[in-house]
Amino acid sequence: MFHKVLVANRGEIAVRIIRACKELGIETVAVYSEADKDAMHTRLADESVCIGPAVSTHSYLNIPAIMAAASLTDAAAIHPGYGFLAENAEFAEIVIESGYTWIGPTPESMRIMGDKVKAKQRMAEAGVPLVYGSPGAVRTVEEAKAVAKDCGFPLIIKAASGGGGRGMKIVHSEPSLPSAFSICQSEAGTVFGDDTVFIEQFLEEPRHIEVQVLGDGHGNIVHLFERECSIQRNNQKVLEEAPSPSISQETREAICAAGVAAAKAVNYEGAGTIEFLLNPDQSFYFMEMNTRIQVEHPVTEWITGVDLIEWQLRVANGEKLAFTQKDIKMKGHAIECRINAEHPFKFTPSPGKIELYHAPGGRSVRVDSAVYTGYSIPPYYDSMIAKVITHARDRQKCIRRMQRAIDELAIIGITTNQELHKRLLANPGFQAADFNIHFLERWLKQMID
Ligand code: MV4
Repeated sequence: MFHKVLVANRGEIAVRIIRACKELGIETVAVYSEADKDAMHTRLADESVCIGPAVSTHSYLNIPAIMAAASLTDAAAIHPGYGFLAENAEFAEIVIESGYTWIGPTPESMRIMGDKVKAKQRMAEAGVPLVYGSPGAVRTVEEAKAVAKDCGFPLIIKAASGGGGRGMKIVHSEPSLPSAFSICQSEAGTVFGDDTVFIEQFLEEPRHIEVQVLGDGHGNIVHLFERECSIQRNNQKVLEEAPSPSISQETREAICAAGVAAAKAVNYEGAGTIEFLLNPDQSFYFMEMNTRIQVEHPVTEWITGVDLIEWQLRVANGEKLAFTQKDIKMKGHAIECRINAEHPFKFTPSPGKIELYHAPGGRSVRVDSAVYTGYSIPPYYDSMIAKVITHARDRQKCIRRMQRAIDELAIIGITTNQELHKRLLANPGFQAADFNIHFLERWLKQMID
């Protein structure tokens, strides 16, 4: 195993990775910005290197500074976490070419999946179900009109270099198509440096279901079942669970098999996630693949017993998976609530000093966080400050346990979305698992009236 890993991230995921390294006897290097001198990841790592000022473009996104830190500390491998440089194929290539191990998929897999048009073409070849739409890029308004004739309205225009809900435009009828197309295309050019767009039928009431996969670079790829991620707002997930309460066993087998087929089509190595949209009739379609560890990985860890960060490290080190698909069993139900430093209903950020932090505990409660009493949340980064994860034999017991855990959580000094979670967990529609990707926004809207 590597003697030393550099963690190119901050917050709870940096702490999660440092903890996994410690358990494997790997030394750790944290990199931190000037705003993160007192951050938990800076303190928990064996060594810490300041890589620049608070603004992330000058620190956590500063490739030369991160490479210098790796050289200075003689790290053997780099783990990117999520966000920041995690899905930057060029960074992965620099890491590898500089002689370090990249703890992630090959730059080649990252490039294909990072280009949504290329990804869809590869998925089509692999027999993964796709939403009806343009066979590839759409270059002109005339072409867009022809595609619209074929797939009808509403439709959605997406940037090939977008993803995670960025660079998309929904079009409800013919008259608004030309301007929507031109705007989407030019915005894609300015935001992503690539004006390639494509068109799909717009699914109106889907659920968001994603499949966790793990590949070892020796030809072994397994799935670790699915997560239900429909409870979101502005493309930001608020609560996730595993397994999905909304699919039949038959659909589960089909969607997980599609996830494995998708990963195999790019010879995937490491931990990855295939996002699908699920229609009310249980038909499902590939959306995109996230070539990184995700925020919500703990719910999968809990229902399968597999330590995903440990396996990211092991497969990056060249080890084979020690289990096959039939060894992976699903046990019970897990839910994750994302605790954000923001107003619970207005969603305005609330940085500042945490006067008191008390994490919940007790049976089957896990808290992944990087805050502590006396810590000041800097205003420069993501507002997520903790993840509360619970596990139980079934969904109802898991919800009850989460209600108990959220009640126990105490954060004083800043505003958090704790109250949103309390109301959500008590909502009959949530409890009955009667929801789709629009549930949270519709519920918030009618709460204001
Ligand atoms: C869609 C869609 C409806 N129809 N594509 C948003 C994130 C990105 N992964 C894909 N997204 C969507 N693609 C078609 N053809 C609706 C969304 C979408 C969405 C998907 C999952 C979770 C939240 C969402 C919020 C808005 C839009």
